[in-house]
Amino acid sequence: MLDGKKILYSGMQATGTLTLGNYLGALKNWVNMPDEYECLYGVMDLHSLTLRQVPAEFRKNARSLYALYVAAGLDPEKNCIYYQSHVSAHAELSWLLSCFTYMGELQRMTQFKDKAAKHADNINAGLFTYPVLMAADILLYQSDVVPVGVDQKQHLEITRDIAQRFNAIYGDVFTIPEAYIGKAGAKIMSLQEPERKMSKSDENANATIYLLDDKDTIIRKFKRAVTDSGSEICYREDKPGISNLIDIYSSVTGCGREDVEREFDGKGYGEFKLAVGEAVAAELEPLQKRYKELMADKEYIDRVIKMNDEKAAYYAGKTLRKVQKKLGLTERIR
Ligand code: ATP
Ligand code: LTN
Repeated sequence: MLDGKKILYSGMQATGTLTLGNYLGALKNWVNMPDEYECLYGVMDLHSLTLRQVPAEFRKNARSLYALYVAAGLDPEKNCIYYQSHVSAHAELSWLLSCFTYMGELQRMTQFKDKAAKHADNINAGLFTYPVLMAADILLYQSDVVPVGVDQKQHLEITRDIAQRFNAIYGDVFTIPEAYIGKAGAKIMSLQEPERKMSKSDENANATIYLLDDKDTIIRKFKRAVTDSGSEICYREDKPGISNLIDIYSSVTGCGREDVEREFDGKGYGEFKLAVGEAVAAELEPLQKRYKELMADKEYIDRVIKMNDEKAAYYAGKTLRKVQKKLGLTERIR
């Protein structure tokens, strides 16, 4: 609780350009969360280092992510939007929590297994302890709710386990967070391989809609989207391609799946794909416009970054000191 309000916490890695999956699975839900929460959103740049980054590009991506949060509708004067690496308590708590996390637990994480398989040449210890840093992010702010896509559910579970384990020994130090997974858009699939999630690191650009793609590109990608045999627009497990498009359309327009099926009853795939493309392009247009304005306004972005870094460091410092004290680390002499 902060000023009597529940705390909401989330973030994304500052790697690459955001996709429609990130937007519908996470960002859009953040913007639409009710006012009853005190919200913090991190640009998770420390997590990005689990993959090798090109420094200049990385710096640009992190800034771009910050601007996208704001362009999507998160007001940085009302929400604490900050850089993870600017608050050293994240790395410090992460170490402390790693002493309360078991190797076996981390070995079970599917994201670790997936990424290790994908990057066999760089299976670094950071990739393995990634969930511990994520637990530190969440627990530092005594977060109540964490809105994420369904792929992050397992990381929320380990966060809860670590927090409960710590609390069982030292008393009520951490709030136990709940995952919040939106109904529509929880898992947007690739446009080319609809059995796999849409991912910013996909090598095939046609599989992914990037938030900064222009209208023509968006429509072209949807036209080329892989669909299933048959011609009916209906949501079915054996029709992953068309089901994904229904999910996207439903998530953008706010209509339920059945309404979408009804709207396109008797119409062909071609017509439906075009409608999905147009709806997505229309949804992203204001965000793209605002993004351009923000990226040009260096002073404003710098000011809000500084203000929010300080705010985040203040809250995080409080929890970190409490944890250090509970553990019996010697207090500094002031
Ligand atoms: P990568 O593909 O490089 O692993 P990512 O696209 O999964 O990265 P993250 O920064 O790991 O991006 O995730 C940011 C947020 O977006 C998380 O809440 C995650 O659950 C959500 N998300 C990512 N991809 C999708 C998707 N295809 N559908 C729904 N939500 C998604
Ligand atoms: N692992 C998350 C990004 C992330 C995060 C967090 C999300 C890092 N720390 C804390 C919520 C809360 C992902 O989306 N891949």
